[in-house]
Amino acid sequence: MKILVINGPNLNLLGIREPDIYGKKTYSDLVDLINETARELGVDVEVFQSNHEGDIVDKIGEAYVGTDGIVINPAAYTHTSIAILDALKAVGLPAVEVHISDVGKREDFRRISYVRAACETSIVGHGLEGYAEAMKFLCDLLNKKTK
Ligand code: CA2
Repeated sequence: MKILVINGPNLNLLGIREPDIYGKKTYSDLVDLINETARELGVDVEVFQSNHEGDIVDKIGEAYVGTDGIVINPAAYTHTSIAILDALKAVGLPAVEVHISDVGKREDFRRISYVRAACETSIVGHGLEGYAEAMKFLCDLLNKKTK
């Protein structure tokens, strides 16, 4: 089983500012957590980060072959990108939306999520641990489907 984890713009800068919102851990800590979770779950994982909407759309399209599920934190594109929504719908893979912060309790514009409509569930405000939860959720879902 292979899971693709996609991170959107500026998540590569985690840990350098706004620790009250995003915590003190860095992007490298996040990648370590994702790899460790994949090891525990016994699944393959690929971690991808881009600051460019089109690159994220391309990556989702490429996942159509050889990937079983997607964990995605589109960052600011969450609130703007119909292109990412359409890409997720196009490949039709089970996807889980993750946000480190509780986007429902911040500025009004962060309450809007275009990608949510193409996701099985959304995990928000659980910090970096939300990625591990999302990966476990996907594994359970995919295991149920293959039974
Ligand atoms: O809470 C989340 O995970 C977000 O997706 C993070 C995005 C934000 O635009 C979304 O509304 C919610 C921001 C990602 C990175 O932002 C940084 C800000 C300061 C320092 C480092 C990264």
